[in-house]
Amino acid sequence: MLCNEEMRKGILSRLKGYRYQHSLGVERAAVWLAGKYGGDPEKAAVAGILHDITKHLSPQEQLNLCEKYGIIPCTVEKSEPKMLHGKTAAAIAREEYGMPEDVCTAIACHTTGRHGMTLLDKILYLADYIEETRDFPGVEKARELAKVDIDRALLYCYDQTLTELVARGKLIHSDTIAAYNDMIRQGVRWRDE
Ligand code: DGI
Ligand code: FE
Ligand code: FE
Repeated sequence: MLCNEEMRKGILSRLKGYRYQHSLGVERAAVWLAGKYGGDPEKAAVAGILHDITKHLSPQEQLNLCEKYGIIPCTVEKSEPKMLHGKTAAAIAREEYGMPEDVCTAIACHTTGRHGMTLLDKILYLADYIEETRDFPGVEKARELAKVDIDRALLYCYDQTLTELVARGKLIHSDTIAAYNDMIRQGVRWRDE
């Protein structure tokens, strides 16, 4: 067993306020997606409760954890250190909770995605976007697509996220672009042609 009830309680006790509700929502959505698309529900669940375990930390605390765990921030992460919370959460998942590498990788890339995303990576990324407490524009469409095609749903999330980042004049992480390009090259489209 990856995570017994005591360990789950311990993890959840580190999450406060909205982040607690959100993480339970991601856990539930990830288990649902795993059931639907043939993923591992146990890995999906534990990735869900651990994915934002360091999100509350300040930019300086993110950088301190990077130093501690040998994570080297890229130029975009240096100017947006909060983006490092996936990588620092993955380090905690590995070092403090002994999680297997595929779970840690899914946690590490949950904010940007990456080239060659595994089913578990996709499940966590999408669950983070569509879980029940989310109510931003477009979430309903993402939920509808998630019921029929995980890749189309994922690409829709990227479409929304990239549009939003560009509108706000934000830097785009190279892994965000790599994930998007990978899907486009595979012929994924979310619109009905
Ligand atoms: O931690 P959560 O809020 O649950 O969700 P998340 O880990 O997906 O983080 C979402 C934030 O990450 C959101 O504010 C957009 C930002 N983000 C995602 N990809 C990129 C990005 N920000 C920049 N600057 N560049 C990216 O490529
Ligand atoms: Fe996150
Ligand atoms: Fe999250």
